[in-house]
Amino acid sequence: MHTAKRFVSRLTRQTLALVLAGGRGSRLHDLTKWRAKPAVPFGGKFRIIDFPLSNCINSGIGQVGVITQYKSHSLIRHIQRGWGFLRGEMDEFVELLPAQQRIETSWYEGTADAVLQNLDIIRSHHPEYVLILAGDHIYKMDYGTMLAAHVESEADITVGCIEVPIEEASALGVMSVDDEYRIREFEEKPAQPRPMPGNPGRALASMGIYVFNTRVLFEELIRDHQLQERSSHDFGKDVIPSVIRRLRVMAFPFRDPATSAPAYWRDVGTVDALWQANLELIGVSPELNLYDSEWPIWTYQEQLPPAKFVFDDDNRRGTAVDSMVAGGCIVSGAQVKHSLLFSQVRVHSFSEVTDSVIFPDVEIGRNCRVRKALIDRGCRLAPGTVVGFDPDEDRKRFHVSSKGVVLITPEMLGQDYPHG
Ligand code: ADQ
Ligand code: ADP
Repeated sequence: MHTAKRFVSRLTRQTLALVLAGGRGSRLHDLTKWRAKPAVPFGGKFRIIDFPLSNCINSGIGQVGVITQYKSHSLIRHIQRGWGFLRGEMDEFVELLPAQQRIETSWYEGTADAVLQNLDIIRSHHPEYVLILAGDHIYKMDYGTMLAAHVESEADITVGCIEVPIEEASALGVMSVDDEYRIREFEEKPAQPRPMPGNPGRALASMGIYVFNTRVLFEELIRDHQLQERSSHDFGKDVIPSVIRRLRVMAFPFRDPATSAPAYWRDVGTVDALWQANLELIGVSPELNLYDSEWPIWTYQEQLPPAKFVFDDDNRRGTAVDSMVAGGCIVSGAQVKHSLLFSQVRVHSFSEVTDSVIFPDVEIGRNCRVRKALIDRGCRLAPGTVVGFDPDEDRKRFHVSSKGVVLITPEMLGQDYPHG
């Protein structure tokens, strides 16, 4: 298989990617009350799903299905608006695969069932390999190298993996591998995760991404389906643990191509993690560089005017320092510090916004003081609102996370969500 690496583009062309985008992400509290986790805004102008989708396109994988289920309205709208630029005549597409009850009357059960229900669609594209991805992680990864490793090692299945601190491992699938990185044990969300040999502080965790030879995928999904209620029809819980003794299942460690160090990979599944990962982007040299023209993150964006910083009537400056500010924002006579403003945010005079992540279309009235907040799309803060200084006060109206981030949604303010 010495040819594999030289012809990565052939492998990516023969691959169909399926992005699982149906999960609820309930640890994000009210942010996922009305939208699926992959549709949650991230990084000033993106949504989480833009990262795996951009990885596909940048890796040369042009055939992508997005499997949706839970609260998929804003996700579907985003994909239809933003991801329709691929060329159908070149056999490239991002296709939405909503729960259609194709096989049985239930909606998708686990992740394996979600893929099983789309078997006939997969078959119609004749892929050699199927790459299964989660729609809810932030990372930049060339899937071509994983496909090449899969083919070169003559694997039936390859699981993307990353080293994590052992304290985080019980939320993930944890594996042990042998010298050639063949997976020998796999335990989904173990109470006592097994550390890596010689490294008691770290575990080797599954990223929840898998390359399957298409034939193997079909056989295993049908086998799992036949188990009926003896399986929860989930890749991590059922399919992967059941195949490691029968099949050649390899681990592919996700490393930074430049440094070979474990690469940036974040599950922004909690209010704290989402707030922190957004604010980290502001740093001078953040681990995740959004200004990397070699790996652009694609998205849907409205045509917006530039951000604007203006004096107010009393000649007070509108400023933003140590911050990122997206298009369409106006900061007038207000001070924004160490914050991330998404598109079309308005901050009015005499207000101060610090250490905060403000989603699109938010209006912050005059004389507000906002600290350590995560404010959902469309919120309008009345003049004089103070947030982030007194947790007991904040808890009366808002959600305060374990690390003290104040989450505010339109509903908590008694306001309607913006439609469209
Ligand atoms: P979990 O984090 O528990 O574990 P899971 O809830 O299975 O992940 O969701 C995986 C992906 O599928 C997510 O993107 C989610 O949105 C989506 N999804 C979930 N149910 C779905 C459904 N019915 N239809 C469509 N999409 C659905 C998995 C693995 C672990 C691994 C972690 C890494 O099982 O082994 O360590 O991912 O985060
Ligand atoms: P996003 O910011 O991700 O696009 P939206 O604000 O559009 O999310 O919300 C997703 C969908 O849910 C929209 O159609 C929105 O109008 C709807 N929605 C949000 N909150 C409510 C609510 N309280 N009642 C009914 N529909 C709602």
